[in-house]
Amino acid sequence: MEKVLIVGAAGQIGSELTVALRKKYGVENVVASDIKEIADKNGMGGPFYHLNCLDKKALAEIAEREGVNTIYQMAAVLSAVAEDNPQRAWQVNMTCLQNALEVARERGAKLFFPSSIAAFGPGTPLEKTPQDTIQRPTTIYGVTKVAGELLCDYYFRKFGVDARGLRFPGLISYRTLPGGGTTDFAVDVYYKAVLREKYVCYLEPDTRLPMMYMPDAVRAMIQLMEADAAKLKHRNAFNIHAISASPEDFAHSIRQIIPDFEITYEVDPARQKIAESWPRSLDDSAAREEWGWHFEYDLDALTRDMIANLSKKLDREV
Ligand code: VAH
Repeated sequence: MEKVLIVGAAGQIGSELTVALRKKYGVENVVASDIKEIADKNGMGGPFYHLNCLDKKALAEIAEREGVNTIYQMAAVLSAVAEDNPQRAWQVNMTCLQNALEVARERGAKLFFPSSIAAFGPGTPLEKTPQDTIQRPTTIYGVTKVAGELLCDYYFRKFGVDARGLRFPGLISYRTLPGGGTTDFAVDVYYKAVLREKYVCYLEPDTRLPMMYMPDAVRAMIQLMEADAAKLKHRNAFNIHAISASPEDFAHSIRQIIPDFEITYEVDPARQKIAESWPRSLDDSAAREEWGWHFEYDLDALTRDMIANLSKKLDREV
Protein backbone atom coordinates (compact mmCIF):
# COMPACT_ATOMS: atom_id res chain seq x y z
CA MET A 1 0.00 0.00 0.00
CA GLU A 2 1.29 3.47 -0.91
CA LYS A 3 2.15 5.69 2.06
CA VAL A 4 3.06 9.03 0.54
CA LEU A 5 4.80 12.09 1.93
CA ILE A 6 4.50 15.31 -0.08
CA VAL A 7 7.20 17.89 0.71
CA GLY A 8 6.05 21.35 -0.36
CA ALA A 9 2.35 20.41 -0.31
CA ALA A 10 1.22 24.06 -0.14
CA GLY A 11 2.83 24.99 -3.45
CA GLN A 12 1.22 25.36 -6.89
CA ILE A 13 1.78 21.69 -7.81
CA GLY A 14 1.80 20.26 -4.28
CA SER A 15 -1.67 21.52 -3.40
CA GLU A 16 -3.32 19.81 -6.39
CA LEU A 17 -1.12 16.73 -6.07
CA THR A 18 -2.21 16.29 -2.43
CA VAL A 19 -5.90 16.36 -3.37
CA ALA A 20 -5.41 13.89 -6.26
CA LEU A 21 -3.27 11.44 -4.27
CA ARG A 22 -5.70 11.48 -1.34
CA LYS A 23 -8.55 10.70 -3.72
CA LYS A 24 -6.55 7.79 -5.16
CA TYR A 25 -4.87 6.26 -2.08
CA GLY A 26 -7.08 7.48 0.77
CA VAL A 27 -6.67 10.54 2.94
CA GLU A 28 -4.76 8.82 5.75
CA ASN A 29 -2.19 7.39 3.28
CA VAL A 30 -1.09 10.79 2.00
CA VAL A 31 0.83 13.01 4.43
CA ALA A 32 1.19 16.66 3.45
CA SER A 33 4.02 18.85 4.70
CA ASP A 34 5.15 22.39 4.07
CA ILE A 35 7.16 25.20 5.61
CA LYS A 36 3.95 27.25 5.47
CA GLU A 37 1.51 26.52 8.30
CA ILE A 38 -1.52 27.15 6.10
CA ALA A 39 -1.29 24.12 3.82
CA ASP A 40 -3.98 22.00 5.33
CA LYS A 41 -6.29 24.93 5.96
CA ASN A 42 -6.78 24.99 2.19
CA GLY A 43 -9.40 22.39 2.93
CA MET A 44 -7.34 19.51 1.61
CA GLY A 45 -8.07 17.59 4.82
CA GLY A 46 -5.81 14.85 6.17
CA PRO A 47 -2.47 14.53 7.97
CA PHE A 48 -0.26 17.62 7.75
CA TYR A 49 3.14 18.48 9.24
CA HIS A 50 4.87 21.85 9.41
CA LEU A 51 8.29 20.97 7.94
CA ASN A 52 11.35 22.88 6.82
CA CYS A 53 12.82 20.40 4.34
CA LEU A 54 16.30 21.76 5.00
CA ASP A 55 16.00 19.81 8.29
CA LYS A 56 16.82 16.23 7.29
CA LYS A 57 16.28 14.88 10.84
CA ALA A 58 12.74 16.29 10.96
CA LEU A 59 12.01 14.87 7.50
CA ALA A 60 13.30 11.44 8.51
CA GLU A 61 11.27 11.48 11.75
CA ILE A 62 8.02 12.23 9.88
CA ALA A 63 8.78 9.50 7.33
CA GLU A 64 9.46 7.01 10.15
CA ARG A 65 6.39 7.98 12.16
CA GLU A 66 4.11 7.69 9.13
CA GLY A 67 5.75 4.63 7.54
CA VAL A 68 6.38 6.52 4.29
CA ASN A 69 7.32 4.51 1.17
CA THR A 70 6.96 7.23 -1.48
CA ILE A 71 8.22 10.84 -1.33
CA TYR A 72 7.23 13.66 -3.72
CA GLN A 73 9.87 16.37 -3.18
CA MET A 74 8.06 19.45 -4.52
CA ALA A 75 9.72 22.26 -2.52
CA ALA A 76 11.79 24.67 -4.63
CA VAL A 77 12.59 28.30 -5.28
CA LEU A 78 11.30 29.08 -8.80
CA SER A 79 13.15 30.71 -11.68
CA ALA A 80 12.43 34.44 -11.35
CA VAL A 81 12.74 34.60 -7.54
CA ALA A 82 15.85 32.40 -7.68
CA GLU A 83 17.70 34.93 -9.85
CA ASP A 84 17.32 37.50 -7.06
CA ASN A 85 18.96 35.19 -4.50
CA PRO A 86 20.87 32.40 -6.30
CA GLN A 87 22.71 31.29 -3.15
CA ARG A 88 19.41 30.67 -1.34
CA ALA A 89 17.92 28.97 -4.40
CA TRP A 90 20.87 26.55 -4.59
CA GLN A 91 20.64 25.83 -0.86
CA VAL A 92 16.89 25.18 -0.83
CA ASN A 93 16.58 23.34 -4.14
CA MET A 94 19.60 21.08 -3.65
CA THR A 95 19.56 20.48 0.12
CA CYS A 96 15.84 19.68 0.17
CA LEU A 97 16.33 17.24 -2.70
CA GLN A 98 19.38 15.59 -1.14
CA ASN A 99 17.57 15.25 2.21
CA ALA A 100 14.63 13.59 0.46
CA LEU A 101 16.96 11.27 -1.50
CA GLU A 102 18.79 10.30 1.69
CA VAL A 103 15.53 9.48 3.49
CA ALA A 104 14.38 7.54 0.41
CA ARG A 105 17.70 5.63 0.43
CA GLU A 106 17.46 4.86 4.15
CA ARG A 107 13.83 3.71 3.85
CA GLY A 108 13.90 1.99 0.44
CA ALA A 109 11.27 4.54 -0.63
CA LYS A 110 10.44 5.79 -4.15
CA LEU A 111 11.05 9.46 -4.94
CA PHE A 112 9.51 11.92 -7.42
CA PHE A 113 11.62 14.87 -8.59
CA PRO A 114 10.04 17.82 -10.43
CA SER A 115 12.52 18.93 -13.06
CA SER A 116 11.64 21.61 -15.59
CA ILE A 117 12.11 22.81 -19.15
CA ALA A 118 14.42 25.24 -17.35
CA ALA A 119 16.96 22.38 -17.33
CA PHE A 120 17.66 23.34 -20.95
CA GLY A 121 19.31 26.52 -22.20
CA PRO A 122 20.98 28.22 -25.17
CA GLY A 123 22.65 25.69 -27.44
CA THR A 124 19.77 23.25 -26.98
CA PRO A 125 17.44 22.76 -29.98
CA LEU A 126 14.48 24.87 -28.77
CA GLU A 127 11.82 23.38 -31.06
CA LYS A 128 10.84 19.78 -30.16
CA THR A 129 13.73 19.66 -27.69
CA PRO A 130 15.04 16.06 -27.66
CA GLN A 131 14.83 13.84 -24.56
CA ASP A 132 18.63 13.43 -24.58
CA THR A 133 20.46 16.61 -25.59
CA ILE A 134 22.75 19.37 -24.36
CA GLN A 135 21.74 20.88 -21.02
CA ARG A 136 23.55 24.20 -20.33
CA PRO A 137 20.92 26.33 -18.55
CA THR A 138 21.76 29.96 -17.84
CA THR A 139 19.53 30.37 -14.74
CA ILE A 140 20.38 29.17 -11.23
CA TYR A 141 16.96 27.47 -11.18
CA GLY A 142 17.91 25.56 -14.33
CA VAL A 143 21.33 24.69 -12.85
CA THR A 144 19.58 23.20 -9.78
CA LYS A 145 17.25 21.23 -12.06
CA VAL A 146 20.08 19.73 -14.13
CA ALA A 147 22.03 18.99 -10.94
CA GLY A 148 18.88 17.50 -9.43
CA GLU A 149 18.35 15.24 -12.43
CA LEU A 150 21.96 14.03 -12.23
CA LEU A 151 21.76 13.52 -8.44
CA CYS A 152 18.55 11.48 -8.73
CA ASP A 153 20.02 9.26 -11.46
CA TYR A 154 23.19 8.87 -9.34
CA TYR A 155 21.10 7.70 -6.34
CA PHE A 156 19.35 5.22 -8.63
CA ARG A 157 22.58 3.77 -10.04
CA LYS A 158 24.61 3.90 -6.78
CA PHE A 159 21.99 3.04 -4.14
CA GLY A 160 19.06 1.63 -6.12
CA VAL A 161 16.74 4.49 -5.08
CA ASP A 162 13.68 4.34 -7.36
CA ALA A 163 13.83 8.04 -8.32
CA ARG A 164 11.77 9.30 -11.24
CA GLY A 165 11.18 12.80 -12.60
CA LEU A 166 9.43 15.00 -15.16
CA ARG A 167 10.60 18.15 -16.96
CA PHE A 168 7.54 20.32 -16.35
CA PRO A 169 6.54 23.17 -18.67
CA GLY A 170 4.73 26.20 -17.32
CA LEU A 171 1.83 24.85 -15.25
CA ILE A 172 -1.60 26.44 -15.08
CA SER A 173 -4.03 25.95 -12.22
CA TYR A 174 -7.00 27.73 -10.67
CA ARG A 175 -6.51 26.23 -7.19
CA THR A 176 -3.20 27.73 -5.99
CA LEU A 177 -1.33 30.74 -7.35
CA PRO A 178 2.23 30.09 -8.65
CA GLY A 179 5.07 31.54 -6.64
CA GLY A 180 7.72 33.51 -8.49
CA GLY A 181 8.14 31.72 -11.78
CA THR A 182 8.69 33.09 -15.26
CA THR A 183 5.50 31.40 -16.49
CA ASP A 184 3.25 32.88 -13.79
CA PHE A 185 1.72 35.17 -16.46
CA ALA A 186 -0.18 32.17 -17.83
CA VAL A 187 -2.15 32.00 -14.57
CA ASP A 188 -2.37 35.74 -13.84
CA VAL A 189 -3.94 36.38 -17.26
CA TYR A 190 -6.99 34.23 -16.40
CA TYR A 191 -7.54 35.91 -13.01
CA LYS A 192 -7.50 39.34 -14.65
CA ALA A 193 -9.83 38.19 -17.44
CA VAL A 194 -12.43 36.80 -15.02
CA LEU A 195 -12.16 39.94 -12.86
CA ARG A 196 -12.80 41.92 -16.06
CA GLU A 197 -9.52 43.77 -15.61
CA LYS A 198 -6.81 44.59 -18.16
CA TYR A 199 -3.76 42.34 -17.90
CA VAL A 200 -0.30 43.94 -18.18
CA CYS A 201 2.01 41.16 -19.35
CA TYR A 202 5.74 41.10 -18.49
CA LEU A 203 6.72 39.03 -21.57
CA GLU A 204 6.66 39.98 -25.27
CA PRO A 205 3.37 39.01 -26.99
CA ASP A 206 5.00 36.38 -29.23
CA THR A 207 7.07 34.63 -26.51
CA ARG A 208 6.01 31.04 -27.07
CA LEU A 209 6.60 28.55 -24.23
CA PRO A 210 5.56 24.98 -23.38
CA MET A 211 2.52 25.04 -21.08
CA MET A 212 0.28 22.43 -19.44
CA TYR A 213 -2.94 22.35 -17.45
CA MET A 214 -2.39 21.13 -13.88
CA PRO A 215 -4.74 18.11 -14.17
CA ASP A 216 -2.52 16.78 -16.99
CA ALA A 217 0.61 17.40 -14.90
CA VAL A 218 -0.76 15.68 -11.78
CA ARG A 219 -1.96 12.69 -13.82
CA ALA A 220 1.53 12.47 -15.41
CA MET A 221 3.25 12.38 -12.00
CA ILE A 222 1.03 9.61 -10.66
CA GLN A 223 1.20 7.63 -13.93
CA LEU A 224 5.01 7.83 -13.98
CA MET A 225 5.32 6.79 -10.32
CA GLU A 226 3.04 3.80 -10.94
CA ALA A 227 4.75 2.77 -14.18
CA ASP A 228 6.54 -0.59 -14.43
CA ALA A 229 10.17 0.18 -13.52
CA ALA A 230 11.37 -2.52 -15.94
CA LYS A 231 9.97 -0.50 -18.86
CA LEU A 232 11.79 2.75 -17.96
CA LYS A 233 14.85 3.45 -20.09
CA HIS A 234 14.98 6.99 -18.69
CA ARG A 235 14.32 8.27 -15.18
CA ASN A 236 15.45 11.83 -14.53
CA ALA A 237 13.89 13.36 -16.16
CA PHE A 238 11.25 12.76 -18.83
CA ASN A 239 10.22 15.45 -21.33
CA ILE A 240 6.44 15.84 -21.38
CA HIS A 241 4.61 18.24 -23.73
CA ALA A 242 1.03 19.50 -24.08
CA ILE A 243 0.68 23.10 -25.38
CA SER A 244 3.07 25.61 -26.93
CA ALA A 245 1.58 29.10 -26.43
CA SER A 246 2.47 32.79 -26.21
CA PRO A 247 0.74 35.60 -24.26
CA GLU A 248 -1.13 36.58 -27.44
CA ASP A 249 -2.25 32.95 -27.90
CA PHE A 250 -3.70 33.00 -24.37
CA ALA A 251 -5.43 36.34 -25.05
CA HIS A 252 -6.95 34.98 -28.29
CA SER A 253 -8.21 31.87 -26.50
CA ILE A 254 -9.70 33.92 -23.63
CA ARG A 255 -11.49 36.27 -26.08
CA GLN A 256 -13.50 33.28 -27.40
CA ILE A 257 -15.31 33.47 -24.04
CA ILE A 258 -14.61 37.05 -22.86
CA PRO A 259 -14.55 39.07 -26.12
CA ASP A 260 -13.57 42.38 -24.53
CA PHE A 261 -10.57 41.02 -22.64
CA GLU A 262 -7.63 43.47 -22.91
CA ILE A 263 -3.92 42.71 -22.60
CA THR A 264 -1.03 45.19 -22.79
CA TYR A 265 2.74 44.64 -22.47
CA GLU A 266 5.38 46.08 -20.15
CA VAL A 267 8.29 43.72 -20.69
CA ASP A 268 10.47 42.73 -17.72
CA PRO A 269 13.91 42.22 -19.34
CA ALA A 270 15.00 39.71 -16.66
CA ARG A 271 12.05 37.37 -17.14
CA GLN A 272 12.08 37.89 -20.93
CA LYS A 273 15.74 36.77 -20.98
CA ILE A 274 14.89 33.67 -18.93
CA ALA A 275 11.91 32.78 -21.16
CA GLU A 276 13.98 33.17 -24.34
CA SER A 277 16.55 30.67 -23.03
CA TRP A 278 13.91 27.93 -22.67
CA PRO A 279 12.46 25.50 -25.27
CA ARG A 280 9.38 26.40 -27.35
CA SER A 281 8.25 22.75 -27.50
CA LEU A 282 9.55 19.34 -26.45
CA ASP A 283 9.82 15.88 -28.01
CA ASP A 284 8.01 13.69 -25.46
CA SER A 285 8.23 10.41 -27.43
CA ALA A 286 10.23 8.70 -24.66
CA ALA A 287 7.47 9.37 -22.09
CA ARG A 288 4.82 8.16 -24.56
CA GLU A 289 6.71 4.95 -25.35
CA GLU A 290 8.02 4.08 -21.86
CA TRP A 291 4.95 4.80 -19.67
CA GLY A 292 2.07 5.84 -21.96
CA TRP A 293 2.06 9.62 -21.45
CA HIS A 294 -0.49 11.71 -23.34
CA PHE A 295 -2.03 15.12 -22.63
CA GLU A 296 -5.78 15.78 -22.50
CA TYR A 297 -6.16 19.60 -22.35
CA ASP A 298 -5.41 21.73 -25.40
CA LEU A 299 -5.35 25.53 -25.00
CA ASP A 300 -9.07 26.15 -25.57
CA ALA A 301 -10.12 23.29 -23.26
CA LEU A 302 -7.76 24.67 -20.61
CA THR A 303 -9.21 28.17 -21.06
CA ARG A 304 -12.78 26.95 -20.74
CA ASP A 305 -12.00 25.03 -17.53
CA MET A 306 -9.93 27.82 -15.98
CA ILE A 307 -12.60 30.46 -16.63
CA ALA A 308 -15.42 28.22 -15.38
CA ASN A 309 -13.57 27.43 -12.12
CA LEU A 310 -12.22 30.93 -11.53
CA SER A 311 -15.73 32.37 -12.06
CA LYS A 312 -16.89 30.20 -9.14
CA LYS A 313 -13.74 30.85 -7.04
CA LEU A 314 -13.94 34.63 -7.54
CA ASP A 315 -17.74 34.72 -7.54
CA ARG A 316 -17.87 36.48 -10.92
CA GLU A 317 -20.39 35.90 -13.67
CA VAL A 318 -18.77 35.28 -17.08
C1 VAH B 1 9.01 28.75 -13.40
N1 VAH B 1 6.84 27.66 -13.23
O1 VAH B 1 8.46 29.59 -14.11
C2 VAH B 1 8.30 27.41 -13.20
C3 VAH B 1 8.61 26.42 -14.31
C4 VAH B 1 8.98 26.06 -16.76
C5 VAH B 1 8.78 27.05 -15.66
O2 VAH B 1 9.69 25.62 -13.99
O3 VAH B 1 10.07 28.92 -12.84
